[in-house]
Amino acid sequence: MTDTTTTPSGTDESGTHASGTHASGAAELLAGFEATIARNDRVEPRDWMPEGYRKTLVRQVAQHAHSEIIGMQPEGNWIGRAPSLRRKAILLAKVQDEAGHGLYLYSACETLGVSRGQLTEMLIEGRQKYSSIFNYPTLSYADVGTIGWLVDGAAICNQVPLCRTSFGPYGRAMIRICKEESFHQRQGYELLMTMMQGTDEQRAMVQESVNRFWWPALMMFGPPDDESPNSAQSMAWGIKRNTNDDLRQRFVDMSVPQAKALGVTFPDPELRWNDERQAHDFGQPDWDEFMQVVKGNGPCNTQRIAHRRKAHEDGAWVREAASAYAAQQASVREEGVA
Ligand code: FAQ
Repeated sequence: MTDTTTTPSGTDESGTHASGTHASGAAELLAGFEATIARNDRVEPRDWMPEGYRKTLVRQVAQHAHSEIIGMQPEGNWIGRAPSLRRKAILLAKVQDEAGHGLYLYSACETLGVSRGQLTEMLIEGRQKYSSIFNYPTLSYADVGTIGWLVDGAAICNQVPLCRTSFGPYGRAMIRICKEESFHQRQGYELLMTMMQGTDEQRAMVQESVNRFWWPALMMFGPPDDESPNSAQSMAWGIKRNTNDDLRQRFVDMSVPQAKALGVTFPDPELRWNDERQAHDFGQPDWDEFMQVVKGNGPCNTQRIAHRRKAHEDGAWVREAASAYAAQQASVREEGVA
């Protein structure tokens, strides 16, 4: 889309919404935006965009970034207790990748006119969400494998279509993230396959872990379509490319043959192939539990946010030192120019 006259926040220079200036100009801007969406082109940060589009993106991209950063905690819990040097190196690299994903996503969000500092504040004050899945504990090393297989697997299912999302910086961040998530998923599957080829006790650990993570993994896709308040508008704007239920179905269909190859089962008595639909039928997660977790009442919500808050506070001196250094460098440059 070509550049127009507004700031990244969709407001004009006076700070009022562009639609409030000249009715015909506003209609033209909106028509330009809608034409970009209709052509499946990217909207870029300096393009005019409706305020609702910008707010929806800030909400989703921030939630996504927070999920990556909070998502470091359940696996990070096992770095000091990895069963071998090889597993420790792999896990360290994976958790570092997640920090990187968070940073790409915060950067994408900053192009919408909100700073990373503001986003972090909103997370630790409970004004923005992160994925429900990271409020469940990791109780055994098999959970590291299950998170890689099922949680990264669900993340890939959800995020591959987001590479085509209508907002340029988000889509471009997703391309690299998806490549790394694919690697994460494979390492999880390889870990579980190794355990399944081990002792009876190891096989039981894997099955127990899969039993605990299956339903929370299905919840990652969000509420059912008829209870998803944001889906219709997000699809119309090309922010989301598929509905929550479509992606959940895709994930179940993808996971069943993988479970079979691994030798584990999913804890769902209703799970079976439906020849007519050429897809699996499956049961519904406990949506009341989902709502409780999203509201902050899951098993680890308090712990996750307390940990994040402490890390943020402990890092204050680093941010102050970096800002002071940047200011000093800027004044040195200015003096050099003068
Ligand atoms: N958890 O109307 P919808 C990862 C909220 S990254 C918490 O359907 P929407 C990598 C939703 O925000 C995982 N809240 O909403 C990794 C909304 O509330 P709001 C993160 C949820 O946005 C792997 C309300 O419910 N991925 O795993 C959840 O259209 C391993 C109504 O819902 C993304 O963020 C939930 N599961 O669709 C890292 C992907 N579901 O905001 C470490 C991008 C829904 O109005 C280790 N996001 N809610 O107050 C999306 O695709 C969408 O935002 C959905 C939700 C599909 C998550």
